[in-house]
Amino acid sequence: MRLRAVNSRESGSLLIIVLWIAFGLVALTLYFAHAMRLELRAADNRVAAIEAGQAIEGAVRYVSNLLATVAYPGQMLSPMEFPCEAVPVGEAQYWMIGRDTNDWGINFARPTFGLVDEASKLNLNAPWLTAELIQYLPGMTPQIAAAIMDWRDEDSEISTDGAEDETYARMTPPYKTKNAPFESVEELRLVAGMTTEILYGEDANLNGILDPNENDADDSPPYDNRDGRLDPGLMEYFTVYSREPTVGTNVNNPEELRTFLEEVFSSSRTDEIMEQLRLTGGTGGQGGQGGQGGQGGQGATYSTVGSLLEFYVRSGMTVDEFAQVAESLTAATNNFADGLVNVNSASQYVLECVPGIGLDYAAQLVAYRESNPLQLTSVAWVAEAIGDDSLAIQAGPYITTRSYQFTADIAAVGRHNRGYQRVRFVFDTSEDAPLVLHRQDLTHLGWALGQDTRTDLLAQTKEAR
Ligand SMILES: [Ca+2]
Ligand SMILES: [Ca+2]
Ligand SMILES: [Ca+2]
Ligand SMILES: [Ca+2]
Repeated sequence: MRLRAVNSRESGSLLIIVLWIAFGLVALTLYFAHAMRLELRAADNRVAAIEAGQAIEGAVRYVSNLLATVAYPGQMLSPMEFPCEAVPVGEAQYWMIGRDTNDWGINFARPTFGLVDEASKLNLNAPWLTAELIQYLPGMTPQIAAAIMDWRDEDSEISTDGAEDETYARMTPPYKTKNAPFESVEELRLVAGMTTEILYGEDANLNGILDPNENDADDSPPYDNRDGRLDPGLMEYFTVYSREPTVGTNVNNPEELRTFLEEVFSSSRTDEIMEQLRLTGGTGGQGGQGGQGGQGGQGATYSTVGSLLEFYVRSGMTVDEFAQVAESLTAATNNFADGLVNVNSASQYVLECVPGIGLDYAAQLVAYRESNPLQLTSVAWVAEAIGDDSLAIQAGPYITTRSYQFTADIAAVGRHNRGYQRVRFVFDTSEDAPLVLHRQDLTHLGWALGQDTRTDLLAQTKEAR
């Protein structure tokens, strides 16, 4: 009996020990299972990010290929011509974040998708751009406008309100004026008086739409005025990339022009056009302005035409006639024209900076092109929209309807809609094959596809479960 009692006590403690060990093993298993699950999830996120990155690489090759084969030279691919929203690549999908320059600053929960036309912006290096022209841009001050000009001009003379080495010597740490062209728009951060608020405005994630944190005052950065409209920074209006090749028959060579026109029109119509150009020779007045004019007269009866728009106005052609020949003509003397503004894609604020258009006509132009989308095949529509020949001639040397540089701002998610990545590329098509001029990772700016896309993706993920 005694022996049995000892045995049962011993086996009792044994049982407790076994139970403890079993409990420990279970706890250990649970712990590792949890750790494994976290590890797996992290690995899954990493895989998703890699997939998103690969989708972006695929998208950029795709765009490059489209620009080389499908796009008409000087024309931007319209979002209708290629997929740019939630495009599947394996388990990943990508979007190209564009801009709606007709309808700017409204509270959208979803960005515009497509390429961004660099010629829709003002080229910081354009020789014709002056402090006076850009001082009315939203957020701009006369001081910053003048400092931008001093930053890029070669001399060290301080312009009115401007800044040269003396100003930058007082900065901590001190630095010098560049006195050379801008290489990027971000370089504006170095210009005297510039702040990140002025440069980036309310659009902290640079997607062209008003995100919740961009319309909640200072509840969350950035500071904004909570007015339900996006007030973007100066970044939005500038580029350093716009440049177009000038090809075709030069309208300032009367013999070549006549030969060319006779290939398109009857010889009597050609005579009329040539005569009209001769008669209007004295009234142009603006020929030789800007970077495109200045060519010597090629015959006493034919004064220099400063731009294609001036040619249109002076030739007496109809809009349709001009559209037939505009692509094959040029008024330029150099092989490339830098910093022309594309009137088909520029926003009202950019158009306001163009001489001859200005604050008076910019809104009118935006309204005209929205209601006359079929008229935009040549620059002639600007003369029609302004309704004043001398102002149109004034604007002529600075505007175009062609674009050769485009931004593809590509955001992507990988499997399970995770691993968000975003990279911005700038393409140049002004020489033979499309070139990537610039590549910038913007993933750190956070989600840029808007609330609607997030909702769509959440619904997708739920459905998949
Ligand atoms: Ca300077
Ligand atoms: Ca935004
Ligand atoms: Ca805010
Ligand atoms: Ca606002």
